[in-house]
Amino acid sequence: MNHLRIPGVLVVLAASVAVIGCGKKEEPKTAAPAAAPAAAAPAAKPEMVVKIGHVAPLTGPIAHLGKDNENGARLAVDDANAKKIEIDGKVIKFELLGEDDQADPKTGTVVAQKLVDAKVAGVVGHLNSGTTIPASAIYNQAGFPQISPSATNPKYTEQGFKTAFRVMANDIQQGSVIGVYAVKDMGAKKIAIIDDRTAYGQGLADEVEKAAKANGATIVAREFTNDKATDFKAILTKIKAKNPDVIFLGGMDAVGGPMLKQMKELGIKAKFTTGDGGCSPELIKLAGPASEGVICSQAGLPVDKLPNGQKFVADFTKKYGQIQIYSPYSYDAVMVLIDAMKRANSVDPAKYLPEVGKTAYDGVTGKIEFDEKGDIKNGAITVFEIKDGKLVTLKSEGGAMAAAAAPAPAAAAPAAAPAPAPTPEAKK
Ligand code: ABU
Repeated sequence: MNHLRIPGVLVVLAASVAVIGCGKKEEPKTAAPAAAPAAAAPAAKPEMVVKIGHVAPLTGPIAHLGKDNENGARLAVDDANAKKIEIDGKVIKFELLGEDDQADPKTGTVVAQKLVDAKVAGVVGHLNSGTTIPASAIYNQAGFPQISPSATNPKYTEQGFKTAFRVMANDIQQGSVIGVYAVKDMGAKKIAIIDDRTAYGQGLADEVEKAAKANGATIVAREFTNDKATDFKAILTKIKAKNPDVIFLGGMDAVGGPMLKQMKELGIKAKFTTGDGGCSPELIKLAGPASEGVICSQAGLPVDKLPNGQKFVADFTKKYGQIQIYSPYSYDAVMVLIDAMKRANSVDPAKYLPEVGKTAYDGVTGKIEFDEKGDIKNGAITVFEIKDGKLVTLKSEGGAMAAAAAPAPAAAAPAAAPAPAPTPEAKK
């Protein structure tokens, strides 16, 4: 078997039909007319290897989330390969190149360049906004698409890069929903805010602060920590003295888990709320009973309630165990890249990149279409409460399928008067 390298791809030339550089087909040579019956067998199509990069922290405090993301992407690659997808006359074998950026912005740029050098056709990642944003300039320079399944800081898609996409709602939407929820639904008048000084944590905390103030709440404390910290007693003690109704954390589950335990140890009675980075089964595992009653949000719809989501949940959990947060989004991000390649009939980034922007894909996370910046159109936010050690959906706002994903009205409620599911119009 011969191998031919072209940017982003590796073509494996099958013995029966070879595709040569100029695109002409070289017919197989037959030994003699007598061999005709064997020669009538359908010619095998040439195979082409297409590399897709994936980046997330695979080590450090949120390695569990990075592995979740990578497993979602890997499942998508496996599912796509099982379909033996043909593009431009070749059977495509997708290969996932997984990199660990340790949630560190500098490492993020180093591994981004590594993927450029490896001639990937596109990248799914990074997980963190703080790594996604600096890496996006490198991918933009290389001219291939990047789809983040989890970075929610709005700046990522505000840089004017034609290569930057995200398959979930951003923190302007998320911050607004949480801020309003804290005031209107949780009844908070006094709110304390902590962030982890990452692009995500600080950015989301700023949006929550804006929305909470706009709805009449007072921010009684604004403290910060970092994304590697595990001892929060000093800032929690300061916050306790301000007697807030609600504490909001802009940070990940690895920070939220021990913070909740320490709140309990210090006798803090305030309700705790956080965004998507802390809205995970891992938070429940880390905090134990101290996680009961936590209100958190995710930047999408509850996947297990969506038509395509249920198969994903079954397949993923069978292969990799419990879903953390973003694996359905990394699955969809890979599928969006492949869908664009199919529509362009090309795996060449220069040819298929424009098709990514025209995506209209029914994914496991819902309908995926992008606006002119590369943000998902009609992004949804879902609010959860941790009850009996589980994330229970309270409500979803926005999203083409929010109504379908909304929790069923309680059995005891009058049949004629179920609460209407929130619609995109209802979103503040
Ligand atoms: N979206 C929360 C976690 C990832 C990030 O944006 O940093």
